[in-house]
Amino acid sequence: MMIVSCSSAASATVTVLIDDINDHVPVFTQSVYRAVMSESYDVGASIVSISATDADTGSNARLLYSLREQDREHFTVDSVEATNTGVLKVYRVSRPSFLDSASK
Ligand SMILES: [Ca+2]
Repeated sequence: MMIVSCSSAASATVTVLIDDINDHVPVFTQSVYRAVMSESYDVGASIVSISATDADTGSNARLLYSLREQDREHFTVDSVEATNTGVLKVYRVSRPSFLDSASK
């Protein structure tokens, strides 16, 4: 609360509402995540989970994972809001054509 006084002896009461600010950065459980994937992984297969915590509250603590555009050709990432986890998954599989003909 802030009280403002003027020279004419009038006064007013002003209520200032301060919203929570996003003043904490996410802290990841590991500095580097490594994953090994098999060529047998199919579309939708989970490759690795990434987790972080954030000391803020509410929407300022919510984490949304995304990939750079150049990484979206073969991978996608799902954000799991309840656990602030990102799950990297196979989005598209490109196999050499000789593998398809060998399996026939
Ligand atoms: Ca935050």
